[in-house]
Amino acid sequence: MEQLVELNTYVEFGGHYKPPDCIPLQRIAIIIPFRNREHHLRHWLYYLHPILRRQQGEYGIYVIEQAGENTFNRAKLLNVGFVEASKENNYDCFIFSDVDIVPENDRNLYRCSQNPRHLACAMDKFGYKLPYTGYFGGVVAFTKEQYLKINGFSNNYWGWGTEDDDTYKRVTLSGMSVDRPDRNIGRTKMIRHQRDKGNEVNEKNYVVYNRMKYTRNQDGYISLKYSLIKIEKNQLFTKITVDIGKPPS
Ligand code: UDH
Ligand code: MN
Repeated sequence: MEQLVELNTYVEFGGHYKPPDCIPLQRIAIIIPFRNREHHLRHWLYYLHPILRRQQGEYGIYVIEQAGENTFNRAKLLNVGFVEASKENNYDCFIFSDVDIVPENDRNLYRCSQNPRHLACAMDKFGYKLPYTGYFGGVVAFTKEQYLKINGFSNNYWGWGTEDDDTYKRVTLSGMSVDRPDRNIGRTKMIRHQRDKGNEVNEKNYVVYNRMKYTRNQDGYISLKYSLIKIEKNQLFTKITVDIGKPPS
């Protein structure tokens, strides 16, 4: 981590950057759901800070850590990231990124566009193409308005799977479509890894998904509940640790 800091001296404390010679059109918060992936985070920071600087974005990095050993809830952590980053700065654009995904091409702009934008549309692990048409996982970008329009993400997906399909459906049911970069520009790499302990596939997530049409207006940004445990400012990122509870028994 010390070496990383030395390599990226342009980054301001807390993981912030602002281009010195232009006025950016978007203030960008990058939100990373996190638990026990320190080595992936170092890899991500190593690649992304230089890319984001070359893209001349104004950005802040927020690592949202789930405290404790309860089942992981990726989408709920993303909602927490939206709320906590917004408390710190008037961000216009929110990029929700897995900790283990890195773009291969600088032209894959980490920015928001007309519709919610899917930045990881050509991942190496899926042969550099979408695994299915409605795939919307890995890295996605929402303006504040787009995020609020879909009522954020569901808080009810505990464990691995289906929360990204829920998000896709929220987008289309809200009358928006999805923007994607060209397949060559959207190439991304995911670090190969095993499934984490505490994030096992949860069959109950399909039940949540099948009901989402009726529940999405009550479940999301509007119903988010969590407690803040700690805000830790590092040189290259801000880490926010939260208690988000546990799945219903
Ligand atoms: N995450 C954590 N900690 C966890 C679980 C998930 O930080 O314990 C975050 C992290 O940002 C990660 C994201 O949630 O990138 C998504 O989880 P994932 O990387 O496990 O999702 P993926 O779709 O899962 O990559 C693939 C599991 C592959 C198992 C293959 C076995 N052959
Ligand atoms: Mn992964």
